[in-house]
Amino acid sequence: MAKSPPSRPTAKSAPGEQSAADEILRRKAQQSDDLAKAMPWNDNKSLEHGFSQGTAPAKGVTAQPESPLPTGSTVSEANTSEKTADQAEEGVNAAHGRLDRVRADSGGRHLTTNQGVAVADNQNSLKYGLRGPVLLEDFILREKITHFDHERIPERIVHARGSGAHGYFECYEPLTDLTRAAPFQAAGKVTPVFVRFSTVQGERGSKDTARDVRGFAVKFYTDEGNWDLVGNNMPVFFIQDAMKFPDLVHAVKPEPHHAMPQAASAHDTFWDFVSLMPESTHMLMWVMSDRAIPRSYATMQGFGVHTFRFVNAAGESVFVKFHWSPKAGTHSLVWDEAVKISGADPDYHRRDLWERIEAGAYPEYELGVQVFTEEQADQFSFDVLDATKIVPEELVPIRPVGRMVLDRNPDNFFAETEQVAFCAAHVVPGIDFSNDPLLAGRIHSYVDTQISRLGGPNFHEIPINAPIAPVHNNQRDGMHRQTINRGRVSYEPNSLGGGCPFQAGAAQGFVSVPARIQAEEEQGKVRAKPEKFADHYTQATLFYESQTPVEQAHIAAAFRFELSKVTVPAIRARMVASLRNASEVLAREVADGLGMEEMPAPMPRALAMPAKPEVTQSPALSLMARPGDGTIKARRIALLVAHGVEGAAAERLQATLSAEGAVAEFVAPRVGKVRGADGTDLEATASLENNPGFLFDALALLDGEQGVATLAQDGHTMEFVKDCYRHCKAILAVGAAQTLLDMAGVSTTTPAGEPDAGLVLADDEDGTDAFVAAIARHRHPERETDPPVV
Ligand code: HDE
Repeated sequence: MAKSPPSRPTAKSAPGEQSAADEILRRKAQQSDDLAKAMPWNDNKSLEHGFSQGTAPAKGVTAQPESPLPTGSTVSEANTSEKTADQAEEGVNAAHGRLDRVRADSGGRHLTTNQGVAVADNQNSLKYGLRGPVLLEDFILREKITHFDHERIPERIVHARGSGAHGYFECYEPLTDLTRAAPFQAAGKVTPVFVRFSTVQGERGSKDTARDVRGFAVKFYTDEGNWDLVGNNMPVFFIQDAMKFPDLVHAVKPEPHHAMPQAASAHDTFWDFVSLMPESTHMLMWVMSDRAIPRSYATMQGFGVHTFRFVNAAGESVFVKFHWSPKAGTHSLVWDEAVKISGADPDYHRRDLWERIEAGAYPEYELGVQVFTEEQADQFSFDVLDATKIVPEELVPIRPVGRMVLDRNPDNFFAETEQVAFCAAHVVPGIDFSNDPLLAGRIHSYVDTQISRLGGPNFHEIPINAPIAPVHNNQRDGMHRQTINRGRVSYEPNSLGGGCPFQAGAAQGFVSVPARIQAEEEQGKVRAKPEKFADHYTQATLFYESQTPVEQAHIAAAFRFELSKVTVPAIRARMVASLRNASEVLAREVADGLGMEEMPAPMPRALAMPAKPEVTQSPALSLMARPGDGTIKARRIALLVAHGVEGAAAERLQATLSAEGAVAEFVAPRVGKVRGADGTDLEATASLENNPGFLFDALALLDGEQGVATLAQDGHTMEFVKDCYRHCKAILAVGAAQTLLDMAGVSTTTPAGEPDAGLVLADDEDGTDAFVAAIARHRHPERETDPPVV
């Protein structure tokens, strides 16, 4: 009987028999020896010494193997299966690169276990008899439950609450004179990015609208490796040295004995700490300003905070500060609104980001750089290594260099937004660090934290973290390793791998700027700060003085609110004493707000005679300086309706607002159909109950006697109108609907007796244009009083 040929190669048939396999082994040995001979010595060894070599390392030496044989792990790699597939292609590491290789779609597929075994029944555990005990043998149940038991990973120690999106960065013009960093090499060059916005102090499930700093972390997947610009929405920080970071975070997080309050700095330990750390005063001004309660991630700025370096191909370097500016303008909430939103929609910012992108209203930001030399920096009245200082725009203008568009939501929150690992140490050739001591601590901290958060040293292989640029090194093993490295070489120098992977050398590789510290007396190990770091108040004053009166009033109110929650009077007094050094006016207002009869003496300053500042006003520091593109795109507008509304007019208003890019929704006492007086059916997608007024950017009250009468009987309507009015939003009231304003006690003039530009009263549809213009102004703070009259 004829035997069918084996489908797979078999082992040698008899001992001693010369087989094809022996021949391959012989060739592998021969070629390995030839490869080793090609490197009789380490040609680069002599280049490892001396300062000038250190700044221009040579490229590694390599030799080309005669065939893939000598560098392979095994000669059996030609025996392929559906699982193993072929040998690694030369120079390929498939664990990096595009995400589609790991995206999963179950369309048309049956359920399987994690081993790929089809699951016949996903409803019942395996039991001994219908009413009998469940069997330990049920590997399907146990696999499912075990995986579920381990679904959570530790949350981030800070910035636990966040939301992310994919997008791209596009360069305006080549910056080759300044930097060799890949994203800036050509006009129109596009680099993919993943961005994560976050709050700092709250836990993963905490509310979005807490008064807090927002993280603004951008991962650029450049073709020369990943560059992470891990910034915030404020350009300064609380502390100057990484040594104080754990103290700051312990002070602001929920107090350890009872774990309260959640996502709030308004408590004793935070104010105890910062009032003893006067360098935080500048940052406190930002955090007490409306910057800490942004309307949307799409309407806040971002900053790299630290001074970095740009380095060009010739190795020349300049200092650089990074600024992101939202195209939609900088817009914030007001405090009363933020508090209410946190109850009605804790996911307010997450939802907004998601919906903008789903609707095609892509958040867009312009990247600007402030570039200055080391010599210029030496002349500044402040130290550029101090993260509690800005470089005023009046001193060094911001140069726009590109734009970032966020145009794709993640497929899976956990796999992408939760597992993304940003790291201040991730820089690419062309970007380098300054000696900012806060930055130095960050360069260490981020890799370290991912090791426990993401379960080991291979977190860079998680698809969202893997660079697009190829990864080849001799790092091996560790928890959850994905890469299957071909060959036996995992060291350098080597000759058995043809010298590969070889060191890139200065032409391609990352070379640190050999920044020299000139002053002899400053050299030597020391635990101290430069003297200019001791000026704790000049820029706090600059910030406060650069705000509009409304913004100043909000800062005072925020200090009042936060300190009123402090239970220890001495801490309140200490903070007011410190504020006196920044602004007597502000300190007085806060003290009054806290019922302090006597002002405490100003806190003694660490530096009696700070250097004279270059500027005492910087209008760019006001939120009002960036009104945006003047459109009403992505604004949420409530059109309040009830049965008997003038339906056709309501529909026309909705169409006009939608055409302007706004999201105009019919809000009624109940969701569903609303019958207009003229027979038009409207579809209410929101109700007074599930979408209160503070969730909208503007309000339209529509004509129709019967509709207005119905709304007037619903207590929610009054709250709706009052909130929109109190939060200074544009309000349109047409015809009969104007009675709703009267009922809510809304005045048609501002407290100063001027007409209220945010209040559009119309008899018919003529008010639409004025309403659109009023929405474009975002807020109408002229009507604001403290306390509110409505
Ligand atoms: Fe962070 N910071 N940080 N930080 N930080 C983290 O890293 C740290 C600082 C910032 O969306 C952690 O992956 C130290 C300044 C953002 O995933 C941790 C110091 C700025 C994010 C960490 C600072 C930031 C983080 C927690 C003082 C603005 C969220 C989880 C030396 C420039 C990134 C993690 C994301 C996250 C350490 C100060 C921004 C623990 C030690 C200043 C936006 O590594």
